[in-house]
Amino acid sequence: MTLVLYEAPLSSNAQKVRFLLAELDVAYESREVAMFGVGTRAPEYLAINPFGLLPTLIDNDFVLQESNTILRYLSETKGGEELYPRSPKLRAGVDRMLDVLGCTFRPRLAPLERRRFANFPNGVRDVEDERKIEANVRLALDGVEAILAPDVLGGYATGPFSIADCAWAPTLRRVVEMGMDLGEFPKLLGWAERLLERPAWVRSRGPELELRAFADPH
Ligand SMILES: N[C@@H](CCC(=O)N[C@@H](CS)C(=O)NCC(=O)O)C(=O)O
Repeated sequence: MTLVLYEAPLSSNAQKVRFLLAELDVAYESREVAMFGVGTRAPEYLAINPFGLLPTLIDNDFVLQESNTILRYLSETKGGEELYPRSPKLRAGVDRMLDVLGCTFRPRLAPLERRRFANFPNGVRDVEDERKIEANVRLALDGVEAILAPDVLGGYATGPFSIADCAWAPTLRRVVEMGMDLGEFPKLLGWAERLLERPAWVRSRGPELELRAFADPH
């Protein structure tokens, strides 16, 4: 086995890589690393991921961190070239969706995830006002709705299925699991439904997070 993925079943950043590997039908060895253990990583793991984060990919002797970088690398090297188009404008569209996810959407969603999902440590303590946090997420969803390709172009983030869809699937799944009303985001809703039904996603996605038993302890 030449391809190894250090990951965890619940890690959204690992899930996106598993999704792409399943789409490309590429065999790999999965090595599980504990979630929420970033301060306690073994020196052997820090040697391949100095940030102590997941996932890490090893392709023969090539070591790569950062999930979106891993998606780009895999698409270029394992037969997924059409999932990361070469034409500058099409590629920019895919990169934009990757950046919106990592730089804008994930930071806004994170406090709500800590709040809603029992799997996240210190969920309640560091969150003050759930309505404010949800409103902030909804603002970001407005933005995503505005830049999503119209359905007629292919039904995915930028039209045809791409690595941007692999990246977004784990996050969209969490948004759906949280039970947020997505009625005012029709493009996003259609996209999420289509994406989360893809056989490669269903095969590779791993377990769901667990919702906390309470809605608002304040
Ligand atoms: N920018 C990094 C973020 C990686 C990241 O934050 N991974 C999470 C899991 S999804 C993690 O390792 N958290 C720390 C931990 O579980 O201890 C990437 O995209 O790979």
